[in-house]
Amino acid sequence: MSRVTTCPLDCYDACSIVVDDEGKLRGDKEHPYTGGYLCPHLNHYDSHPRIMQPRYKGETITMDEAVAMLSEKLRACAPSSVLHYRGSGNFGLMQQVTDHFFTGYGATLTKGSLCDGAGEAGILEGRGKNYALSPEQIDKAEVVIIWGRNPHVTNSHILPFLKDKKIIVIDPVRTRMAEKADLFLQIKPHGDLQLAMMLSRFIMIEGLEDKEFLEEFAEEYEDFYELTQTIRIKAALEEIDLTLGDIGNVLELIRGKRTVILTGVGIQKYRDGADVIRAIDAIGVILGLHGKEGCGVSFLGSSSEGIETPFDVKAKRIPKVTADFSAYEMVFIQNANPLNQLPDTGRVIERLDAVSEVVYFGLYENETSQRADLVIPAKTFLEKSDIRTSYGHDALAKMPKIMEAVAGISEYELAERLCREFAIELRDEAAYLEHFASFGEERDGITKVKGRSPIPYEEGFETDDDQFLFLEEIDLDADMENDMFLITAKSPKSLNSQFTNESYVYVHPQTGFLDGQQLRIVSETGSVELTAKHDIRLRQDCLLIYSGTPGVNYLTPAKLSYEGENAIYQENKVKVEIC
Ligand SMILES: Nc1nc2c(c(=O)[nH]1)N[C@H]1C(S)=C(S)[C@@H](COP(=O)(O)OP(=O)(O)OC[C@H]3O[C@@H](n4cnc5c(=O)[nH]c(N)nc54)[C@H](O)[C@@H]3O)O[C@H]1N2
Ligand SMILES: Nc1nc2c(c(=O)[nH]1)N[C@H]1C(S)=C(S)[C@@H](COP(=O)(O)OP(=O)(O)OC[C@H]3O[C@@H](n4cnc5c(=O)[nH]c(N)nc54)[C@H](O)[C@@H]3O)O[C@H]1N2
Ligand code: SF4
Ligand SMILES: [Mo]
Repeated sequence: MSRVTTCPLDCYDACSIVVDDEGKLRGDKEHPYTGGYLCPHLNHYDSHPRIMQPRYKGETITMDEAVAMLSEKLRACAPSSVLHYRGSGNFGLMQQVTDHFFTGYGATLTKGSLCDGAGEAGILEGRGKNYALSPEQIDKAEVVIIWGRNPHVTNSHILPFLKDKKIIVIDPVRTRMAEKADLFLQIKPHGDLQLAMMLSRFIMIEGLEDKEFLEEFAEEYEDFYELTQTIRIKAALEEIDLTLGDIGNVLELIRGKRTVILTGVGIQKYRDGADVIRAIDAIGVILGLHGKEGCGVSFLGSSSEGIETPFDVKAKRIPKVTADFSAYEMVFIQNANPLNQLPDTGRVIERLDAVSEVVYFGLYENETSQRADLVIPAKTFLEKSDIRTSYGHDALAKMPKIMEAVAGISEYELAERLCREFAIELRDEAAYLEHFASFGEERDGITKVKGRSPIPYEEGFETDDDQFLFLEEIDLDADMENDMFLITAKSPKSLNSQFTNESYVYVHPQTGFLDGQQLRIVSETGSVELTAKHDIRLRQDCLLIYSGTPGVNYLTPAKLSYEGENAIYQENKVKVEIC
């Protein structure tokens, strides 16, 4: 008997998985997106040692002792001095059940994002809601522009849907997709806002705009055209290291074609990330791509769009990115590794050191588990029941329990025991799973979230008056000249900090740094020492340090994007010193 479940990881694809009789995980050939293969993370899922036993200050304890101790410590704290910090190592909706407990208890929760918050804010301002294009729609395109997204690494199940299309890649790194592309613009990092504005301007100069669409859904387009004229073309092209020919080549490829723009998180790891995405979105609007078959602009979609939470989550919240842990007596960290993934690691260490009880509830040992006082192991996704959505498509996918646990406690079990202890009402696990499942409907051979149109924005935008709202002003104050750019993108070997992390900084050989040399990378926030590795895919003015690399976030600032309360991992420029 084989059983079907879904990958729990924070990834566009949310692959369907068949577990065979030997317990081996395989891709689900029946699933329209998965195509019968998984990625290395899931192919080697059980080769990563997990935490087997709870412990307190280094001493192994039983799970009953751990839960009793947690209750006791929660009783001893003022609820307002407890912070519940939850990440996205497992993307299941039942992860939220602990938010319900902590809200009832009176703790502080977090808001904002380390991931796509800036871009999402930009999309919401323009369109009202943030829907992703489904693989079926992308499949119908003739031209796909891949702008700051790296599908071979982060979104490999989209690749079959990109076959036989003209591909344009805009990325400072020559990714695998860039190598195969019909056109590759190796843009200077953070040059995207200027490029997007120039593309919109030339689209209108060449008369390629969809006037009818604009009159109906984006009336203010003439004002926006004026805004695009504030960019000084020659200077801007020089600054972002592109030519007028590059712009002409893009226009030639998209002229009259069903075009999809796929954007990722790469372009919005800056203070003005919302504006960058909104400017790219405007290109789609001017070309009239929204609401049409095989056309559109797609960022990471709002994964919970159309799903109401059954949990009580109306708590006091502070932004994740700037969380001051030292203001709390207890910090309960679940499904996350803030000592690796939050910006400004030096600050995070200092603030977390001042907390008397750090609790870590997770699967793997990492920087955060090593610092924690109380460590509580979680069950894996195979050992508990859950359900998930995705930011890459509309599936609502079940994750039923497949096997008995060999260690750990599930989020529901832990919340249930705490709720009982503190007399907070909690329904049966099955009732919550059914609640989430009730937002699904059968479409295209799988369960998808109800109410999401196969062609997003077919009936117009979701703003108050159905109109797209263009950017009204732009601020070009990025430092494009001094020091080097830090690119911190996703690694093929890790899922953020889960699985295999390396300790390399990638540099172009012509920077003069030697392969294997120890380098100290310094930003205004901090520094990290890493081994140099040559990489001809990079521009000479860029360093690449993958997300999850221990120490990378010593370099990144604990500051919020202007909109969306997001981290800005690529805002700081860096200098290199030889150790
Ligand atoms: N293997 C693997 N897969 C993952 C993850 C992982 O860690 N590993 N993480 C998952 C998560 S949490 C997320 S959010 C997604 C994100 O997946 P993606 O959206 O693909 O994100 P990134 O890899 O951060 O960046 C994408 C691309 O943006 C480029 N880029 C960087 N700066 C700029 C810029 O200024 N302009 C332009 N045009 N491009 C730029 C990078 O070079 C990179 O090629 O991936 C998910 N999938
Ligand atoms: N420099 C840099 N930093 C980044 C990024 C970047 O691109 N560059 N990317 C950012 C992005 S996009 C994101 S999404 C964040 C991610 O940041 P986090 O959400 O902190 O993600 P991870 O580092 O992957 O940590 C996930 C942890 O979840 C635990 N876990 C896994 N499954 C379960 C489970 O079922 N239950 C419980 N209780 N725990 C579980 C594992 O132990 C793992 O250590 O990082 C951000 N940080
Ligand atoms: S591609 Fe993404 S969803 Fe699919 S198995 Fe790998 S991590 Fe999971
Ligand atoms: Mo993310």
